[in-house]
Amino acid sequence: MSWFYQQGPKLTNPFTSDSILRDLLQKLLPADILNKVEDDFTRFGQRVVDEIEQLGERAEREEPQLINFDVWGHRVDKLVVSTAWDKLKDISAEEGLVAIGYEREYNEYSRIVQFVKLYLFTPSSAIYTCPLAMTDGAARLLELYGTEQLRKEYLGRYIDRNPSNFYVSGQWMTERTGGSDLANAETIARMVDGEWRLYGPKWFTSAITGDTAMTLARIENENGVIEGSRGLSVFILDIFKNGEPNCLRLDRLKDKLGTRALPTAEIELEGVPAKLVGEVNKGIKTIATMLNITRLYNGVSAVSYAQRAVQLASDYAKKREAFGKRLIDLPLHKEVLENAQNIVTGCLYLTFFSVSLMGKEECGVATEQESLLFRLLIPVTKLYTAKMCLGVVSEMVEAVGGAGYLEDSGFPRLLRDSQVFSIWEGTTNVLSLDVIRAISKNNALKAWSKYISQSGNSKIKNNLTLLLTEVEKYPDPSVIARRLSYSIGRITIAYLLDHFIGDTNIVDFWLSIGSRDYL
Ligand code: MFK
Repeated sequence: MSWFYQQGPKLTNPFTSDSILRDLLQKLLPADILNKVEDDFTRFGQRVVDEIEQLGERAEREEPQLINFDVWGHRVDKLVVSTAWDKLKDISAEEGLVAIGYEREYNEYSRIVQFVKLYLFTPSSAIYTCPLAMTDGAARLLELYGTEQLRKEYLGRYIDRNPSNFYVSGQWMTERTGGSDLANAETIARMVDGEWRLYGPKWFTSAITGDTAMTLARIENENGVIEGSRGLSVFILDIFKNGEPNCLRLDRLKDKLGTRALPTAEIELEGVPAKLVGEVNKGIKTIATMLNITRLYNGVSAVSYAQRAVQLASDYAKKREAFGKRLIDLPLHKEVLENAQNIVTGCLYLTFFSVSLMGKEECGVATEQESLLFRLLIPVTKLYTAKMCLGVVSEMVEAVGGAGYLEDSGFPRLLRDSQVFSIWEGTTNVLSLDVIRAISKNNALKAWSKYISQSGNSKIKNNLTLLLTEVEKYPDPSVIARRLSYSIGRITIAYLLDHFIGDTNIVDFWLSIGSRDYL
């Protein structure tokens, strides 16, 4: 007798099988550039299926370990990571996952090309994208604020395609005193024999296997230190020297809900040599450059996870039968999948529109309006994609039923990891307050409303008017920061979909999910 066995969902080339992504690229990239990069996207998409997916799975299985003491009781603080994790670093270099953004071969379109590869890579990469995000941010920081010496020493390494030369950077800000409010950070920078040395605790150091880190510290002089966030400066340091922790102690690895292949540590700096980056006491403003880049990485990662979940759940729905039909032919199931795909599509357009603005800004071709839009849409993209995509991934777990709840289906990891996107790099509330910062300091709402008001769609215009009327009621808009940010995200998406796709169904879908603005 032969019993029934279900066929599971199958990962297919995430570039060639994603018609929404390919359609978006036709809108955002000039034809000659798209022609040049398409083959590479197809090849890389296949590499994701044939190699990267297995490496990511192995890195997740072989979790990082920290060995603090050797058999004789000596403190060794030795990190052991999977060889798959190391290989993901090599692949990141070879594929130019950071480099493409800095080689600028495609001028202002280079960031789009780079972020497409990150989008294809992320859900299979055991979130190696996190170290890449911080490395990219560090590269930009040095490009803007580094001395010639610092650029020579480090910048080339961050964007090197040769795996043996490629450096990865961390971004250490969070201390026991807080990760959102950095004003009480305790780390001290002391001048010792003509060089800066850093002392103090760092509570969440992601990618501790990196080569360097950008960190915040409070400069100490004969009068002591300046308290508050205006007393912090940015420093760069080497994490290891001759293979050993460089004047720092690795106390513990974090036992996280998700992103478990990514080693995140609690450490103490014990006089690690460091170099100042940017102006003294302008640390928050300086490191904001890095944050703005990592926040867009967060956006593209959130969307890529949601897209992966939708792709797998949709494939499953074509293979699984219930009540005499394939799941895809059951109206309610079909509607859930279509709604999920609509959400991913909208978030994809929002993210890549922001990425296109980043490319223009960095190449000096953004108009004043585009610069203001970019400033506003960074936090909006980060907070909105994180929230919407987490909902999608959760829904896709349900769409696969009991099997989606089982570890070896891969869905639980997608869900666990997705929870981080609304937390790291600033929570939804902190990002909403950054939206208010952009509005009150940079007048970005005016630039944004002017942009949206170009729409020929009367429903989008009505939504814009309602939002502006609502904002006027509040002398201090920070009290409505969260729903204002959600509304900006939703209306921007409706505008982009109307402008680029022109399909009223998906535009109406986005305009009709307004109730989520109040979650
Ligand atoms: C796959 C993706 C991977 C992602 C990588 C994950 C790695 C995770 C490791 C981590 O590091 S997690 C830590 C996450 N922590 C944060 O993201 C910090 C969240 N908190 C904030 O963002 C707060 O808003 C902030 C610390 C900035 C508040 O500090 P302040 O000093 O109270 O802010 P203030 O006084 O408003 O701003 C100081 C200056 O910076 C101002 O400039 P001015 O000096 O000219 O007035 C601000 O305009 C400027 N600024 C702040 N945020 C900015 C910014 N400028 C541009 N863009 C921004 N976003």
